[in-house]
Amino acid sequence: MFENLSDRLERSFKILKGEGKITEINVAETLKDVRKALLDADVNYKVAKQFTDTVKAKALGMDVLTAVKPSQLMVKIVHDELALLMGGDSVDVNITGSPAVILMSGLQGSGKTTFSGKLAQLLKGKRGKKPLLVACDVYRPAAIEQLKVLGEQIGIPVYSEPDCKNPVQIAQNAIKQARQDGQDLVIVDTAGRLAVDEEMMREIKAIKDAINPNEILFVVDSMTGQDAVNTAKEFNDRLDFTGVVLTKLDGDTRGGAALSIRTVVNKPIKFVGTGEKMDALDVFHPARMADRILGMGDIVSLVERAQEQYDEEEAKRLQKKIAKNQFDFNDFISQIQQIKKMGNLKDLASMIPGVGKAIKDIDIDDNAFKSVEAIIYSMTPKERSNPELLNGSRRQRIAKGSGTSIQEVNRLIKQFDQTRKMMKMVAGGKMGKMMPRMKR
Ligand SMILES: Nc1nc2c(ncn2[C@@H]2O[C@H](COP(=O)(O)OP(=O)(O)OP(=O)(O)O)[C@@H](O)[C@H]2O)c(=O)[nH]1
Ligand SMILES: [Mg+2]
Repeated sequence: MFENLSDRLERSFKILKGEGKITEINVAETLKDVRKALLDADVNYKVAKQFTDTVKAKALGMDVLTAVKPSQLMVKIVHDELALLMGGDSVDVNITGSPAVILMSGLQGSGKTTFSGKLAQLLKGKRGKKPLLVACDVYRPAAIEQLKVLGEQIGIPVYSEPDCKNPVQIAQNAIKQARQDGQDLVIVDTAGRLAVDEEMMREIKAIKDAINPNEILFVVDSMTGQDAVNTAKEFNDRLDFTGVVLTKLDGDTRGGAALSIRTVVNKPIKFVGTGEKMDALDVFHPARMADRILGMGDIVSLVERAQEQYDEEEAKRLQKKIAKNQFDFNDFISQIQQIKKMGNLKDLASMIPGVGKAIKDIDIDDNAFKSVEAIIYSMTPKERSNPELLNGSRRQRIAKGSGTSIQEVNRLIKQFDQTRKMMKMVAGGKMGKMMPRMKR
């Protein structure tokens, strides 16, 4: 995410590396570079200019006696301004009302339907809501089916009227139905068009006027850069939406939409989509995004995701086993499952400070664990719980069964043994004191 921009900004700050203090000249030179980096990231030129002007004023106005180095000072100022540019504080989604109603808007393929599913799942899980998804796309025959499949997958009911061609009526009926069934959140998915057109605008405006939603979210593909910003402007002029959802941030290396949209439409970004799976959704936090852009990672989001998936009972059980040195391949595989539940691996790794850049050219996909899993599943249950049994001939058999090589099997078992030793040490408290504390 945003790798290109991160690289460019880092290079800009290098200009100040050897400098003893902030001067009019070195600041101007650095900011010229920062501005170019922003423009190359497809940030709106007005926004980029305003940004560097503000940073310049702040940098030159800083106390020259300050103990920090100019380059560090500049990173700090740019960081804070980036966060401000993206809205400063995060803004919560409005789900008051019974039922609360959320209306989706956006162009074709922007990710409305996918996001509707993700949001329903998130608000059900985290906020205890009882959502109803509503299929108001009456044009694309497969649209209703798509939402139904999603709904089934995440266990959330879907309202549709396959024979009705009037989305306003469908939305109204859905809200009635939700009231009857005690559902307190209605998420209305609508049809997209290839480009902004009058008919679509009229239709979505009519839905808005009829159901008076708590939130109208504009969903936009962040990879479309400046186009995203222009479309946002047109939708906002007509709909006066309440928030922006940036999707496909996982494929966005430049970040132009994320950085410009807030300033241009003056509406908060509320969520970002980071993948096709239902859990690839993050609440948008400007400061954390600034951390990421500047290659500082996003430890807070990482920890939050880990906590969401964290199974306390399981952890306690493991701790006991580790203390008794009984950690086995069954535990190993269940740990892998836990990590996989947290989402896309590369995305996760990029939240660790300093790691994102280091791995940007490395391909880590969700198949990373495939051969490890294959090897473990080729063991007999007895072998899994008693790794000591794994002698040469058993290893041969496992390699064959898993379609890997004896070397791979040996490597995994060796790693497993080392992990086990490490864990024993940690459980024994030897390393407890050495673990860094995470703070923010
Ligand atoms: N990589 C990635 N893909 C996404 C994300 N969100 C949606 N997609 C994909 O984008 C494509 C279009 O998504 P939809 O949710 O169908 O888009 P839509 O806005 O409902 O499209 P229409 O109904 O045709 O207007 C699908 O293939 C999704 O899987 C995301 O955050 N990251
Ligand atoms: Mg759709």
